[in-house]
Amino acid sequence: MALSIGIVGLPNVGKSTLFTALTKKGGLAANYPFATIDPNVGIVDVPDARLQALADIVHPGRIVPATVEFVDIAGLVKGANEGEGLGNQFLANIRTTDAICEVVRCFSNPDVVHVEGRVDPADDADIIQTELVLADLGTLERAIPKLEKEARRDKEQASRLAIAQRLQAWLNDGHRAADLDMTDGERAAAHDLFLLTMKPILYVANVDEDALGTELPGIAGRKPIPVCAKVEAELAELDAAEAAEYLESLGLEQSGLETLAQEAYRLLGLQSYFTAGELEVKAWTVRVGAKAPEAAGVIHSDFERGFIKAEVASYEDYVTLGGEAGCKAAGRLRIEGKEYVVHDGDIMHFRFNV
Ligand SMILES: Nc1nc2c(ncn2[C@@H]2O[C@H](COP(=O)(O)OP(=O)(O)OP(=O)(O)O)[C@@H](O)[C@H]2O)c(=O)[nH]1
Ligand SMILES: [Mg+2]
Repeated sequence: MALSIGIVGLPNVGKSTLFTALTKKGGLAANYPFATIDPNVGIVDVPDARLQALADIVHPGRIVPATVEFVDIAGLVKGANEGEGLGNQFLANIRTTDAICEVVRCFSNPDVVHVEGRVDPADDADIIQTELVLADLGTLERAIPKLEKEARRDKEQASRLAIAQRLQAWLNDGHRAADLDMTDGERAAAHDLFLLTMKPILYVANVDEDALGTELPGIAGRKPIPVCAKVEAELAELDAAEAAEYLESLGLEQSGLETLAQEAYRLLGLQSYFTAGELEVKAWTVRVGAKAPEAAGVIHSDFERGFIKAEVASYEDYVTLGGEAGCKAAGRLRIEGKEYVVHDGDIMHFRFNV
């Protein structure tokens, strides 16, 4: 299951431009089964230079990167929660995403109309936060009567009702649900409510080309990721060599989209491990802190259920020692058990029995 991210923002801030660039760039991802069913959902490869380095050693039939799903919705405007504009009806499309990416306009081009008639990223972020909070209050208003009914029948539901009510008061003060002080149990109950402001949020500042690489002021206490959607759209049209040249001419090491994918991983506490064989070199997504059986379960639940052990090499060893044989010869191919905590970049091979 690909990690999914919903894109929100005011109208005309560059969401669709960014989305189109993202999905064009994901060349390999085009053969993902659901990529074209919904034009507003795009599956994008998570760029990772380590995959190619591994492929240079293993010469696999194919390279399979991890993927992220992006969902583009129409712009939200003030009053969206009351049905103003188009955006509100699309909010449901991002209710089940893992995170939210908010695009804020920083580019100046006066030909592109700003709904509020001025470029002010912090104020734009306030407007969106208000709309998301109001949408969540609507969700709670519908959920609470049901929870009340259930709580009368079932004592266990009482704690779920209590957290919903606490959240309602907190959101009424204009806060994001995720910022409420909650126990782990309460947090889990809150997740079941699918509140938009419960999701981790990333800010993308859509800046002018010449502002790329400059320090940006924080938005709602977070550091925005600077991206120029226009440049990304151009980059998406180029082949790899041309794109690298263009990036260099802009004084950049990687595209904004690559930074975005990496930041999303970091925000969500995710990392990659690899499997490398003749058939394919593949990146798998797993939580930071996950142990070997959980990592195995990402491939197949049987791998987790019947986990015996894992053969593991670090990425650095694998590349410097020239692959599995080299690691083995140097005594750097480890046999790890159930308690092994997976590291980012580990090359893993699982032994299991079901
Ligand atoms: N100068 C400049 N123009 C941009 C940039 N990004 C987007 N635009 C322009 O802004 C306009 C709106 O871009 P969209 O990507 O359609 O914006 P959106 O956020 O999807 O808008 P809605 O779907 O209406 O909410 C288009 O004319 C884009 O060409 C940018 O980085 N720089
Ligand atoms: Mg759009």
